[in-house]
Amino acid sequence: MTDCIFCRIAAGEIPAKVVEENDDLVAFHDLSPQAPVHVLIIPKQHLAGANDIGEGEAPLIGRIWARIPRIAEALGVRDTGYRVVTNCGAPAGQSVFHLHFHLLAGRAMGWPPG
Ligand code: DGP
Repeated sequence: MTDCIFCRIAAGEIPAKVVEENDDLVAFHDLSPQAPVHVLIIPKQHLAGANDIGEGEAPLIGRIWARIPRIAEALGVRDTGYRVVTNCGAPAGQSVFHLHFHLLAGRAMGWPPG
């Protein structure tokens, strides 16, 4: 989608601090970090959010999740704790309507999340 900022990052049209990229995903540092480590992991395929995940997307989502511990390892936080969050819908805090997983680490995390 040409008007989707994360599609444009995935296409290399908008610069980002990329941590990892493969055929399925791009992981890049969040522009507005909420923790010392805050990376976004997005599928290259446009899905508006978690509600767009169906059985057909299960292999893609599985491959993305299988990379997350490796991305955490590359960031040096694999064994020191991290949180992965997906906000689904504006009331839950979603502001970019392209599916993404926030990987947050480097500080103590409260629970329940706000
Ligand atoms: P959410 O609110 O859950 O939809 O998270 C969207 C995140 O995307 C938010 O933490 C800020 C980040 N973000 C928005 N625009 C850009 C951008 O152009 N570049 C980068 N690196 N991050 C962005």
